[in-house]
Amino acid sequence: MTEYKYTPLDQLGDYMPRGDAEMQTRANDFFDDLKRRHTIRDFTDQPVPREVIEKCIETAGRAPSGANHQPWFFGLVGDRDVKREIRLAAEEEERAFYDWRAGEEWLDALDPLGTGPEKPFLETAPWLIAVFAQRRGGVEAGMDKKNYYLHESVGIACGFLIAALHHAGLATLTHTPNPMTFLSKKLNRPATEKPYLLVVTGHPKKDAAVPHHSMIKKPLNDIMKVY
Ligand code: IYR
Repeated sequence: MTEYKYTPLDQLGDYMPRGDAEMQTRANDFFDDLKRRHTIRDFTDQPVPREVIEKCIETAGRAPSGANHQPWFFGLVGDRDVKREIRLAAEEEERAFYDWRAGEEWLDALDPLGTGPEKPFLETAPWLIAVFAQRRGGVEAGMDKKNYYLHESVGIACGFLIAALHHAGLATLTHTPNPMTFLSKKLNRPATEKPYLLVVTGHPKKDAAVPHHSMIKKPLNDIMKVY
């Protein structure tokens, strides 16, 4: 029989009770902070201390996950040569994507963003974070059990990561080269891991710009309904 072990939340001291007014202020403040996050595609090569990124990845690792298996792996790439290899491999895939793979409807959807197959940011930005979803694992490293709700879990972790990087003062780009299988090869990841997302982070160039298309945000009434 499993012995269920719990620690009272009170004893952990992790839950901070707050009054309604304070909750509202904090909710507003967090909104105001996150609404200043924009996906940008022009980065400077200004170095960012590795420790800052590591702390943000540690934050991502606090996301909830299926059976608490934490089915994620973050390949943190700062090495010039590896960044260059990733750029070249990504651009090769992207050329095929923009030339024929995407199809008309997809290209139309991307048109207002002005994106194309050139990805200089993969070399310029100080850090690339290659996120992988592990199909097998467990609550501790080295385990080999089936993982559950991978996409949900890793998606939530990426949300934590992006919010943490923004909160730290960094710009981010969620980049999804299509397909991303080359990342597994370049970073030597096992076949049980699926490349999930490439998060590019660093400081934005002075003349970095945000497409108007990306600033259209659905008002609350269009994204929720009270039942
Ligand atoms: N992976 C391509 C295309 C792309 C697709 C979507 I959906 C975007 O929101 C943005 C880009 C690229 O990175 O250019």
